[in-house]
Amino acid sequence: MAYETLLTEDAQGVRTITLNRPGALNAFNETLKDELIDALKAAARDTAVRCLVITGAGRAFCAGQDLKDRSGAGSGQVSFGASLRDKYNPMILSVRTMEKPVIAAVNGVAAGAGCSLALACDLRVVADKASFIQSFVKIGLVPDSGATFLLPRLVGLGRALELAFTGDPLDAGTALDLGVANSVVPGESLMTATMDLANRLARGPTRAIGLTKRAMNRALLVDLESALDYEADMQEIVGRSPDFAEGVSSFMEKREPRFSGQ
Ligand code: T3D
Repeated sequence: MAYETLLTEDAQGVRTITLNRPGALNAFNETLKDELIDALKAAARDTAVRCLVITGAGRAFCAGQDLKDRSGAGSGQVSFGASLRDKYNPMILSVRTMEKPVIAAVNGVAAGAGCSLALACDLRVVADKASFIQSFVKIGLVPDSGATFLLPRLVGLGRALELAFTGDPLDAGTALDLGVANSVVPGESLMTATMDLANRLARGPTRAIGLTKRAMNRALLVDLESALDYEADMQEIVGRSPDFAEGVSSFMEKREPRFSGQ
């Protein structure tokens, strides 16, 4: 199927999905969310696909929700609970429940729900200039799309809270030290290094790898679904707040936000 905002390519049992809105740092508009959900379902179904790679076109992996689609923010016009339940949560669950390995080739910044998407992948091969940002706090939101669940499990509660409270970028080297990155490579070698790993995994015993993922999910992620649901409740609350409206306005106007605490 031809997509408007995604590129897909198959080679030797590896499907590569490239988020393709480079002008907006691959931010999620409605089309990209819908197409990614569709592409993930297709990859999960297709037995010829034995490893999935997700990456971004241009200089970013993904900048999260397209904030240009959130003008009028804080007015309650958009239900963030519904947005998460209808789009982001199925996307994250699809990556986590797909019984084949999913690798994020993190080519650049992964922010907001884009960071969550990278965290939901099984493994992360990361370009040396890439970074992970829990940018939600910068616009007055709470981490979503699985971040409250996945990040503390990857880095521990203290570091997860620090990243979520500050919205400071986690650089590739520190991500490697914390176990967020499985490997860090020079940007120009990212796809070669990713494909070496993906080809190896695609030649592996897919059923055993899939069930390994299922067993580890069961051991560690047994309550991911409720966590996603709870995040949607929290986002519904702050999505109607003046501070979120201010956060989005300040982003659009390229200035620092002046949060009132409301
Ligand atoms: O809404 C719901 O349904 C609830 C769910 C929410 C999930 C979320 O993901 S909330 C979090 C949303 N994402 C963000 O808050 C991140 C916003 N972006 C940034 O903070 C920065 O752009 C980055 C740190 C990612 C990169 O910074 P930098 O300096 O490298 O690039 P830049 O100059 O800020 O951005 C380059 C262009 O991409 C720019 O466009 P322009 O001025 O050249 O026309 C910028 O507006 C655009 N862009 C970047 N991020 C987004 C975006 N456009 C729309 N939405 C974005 N998220």
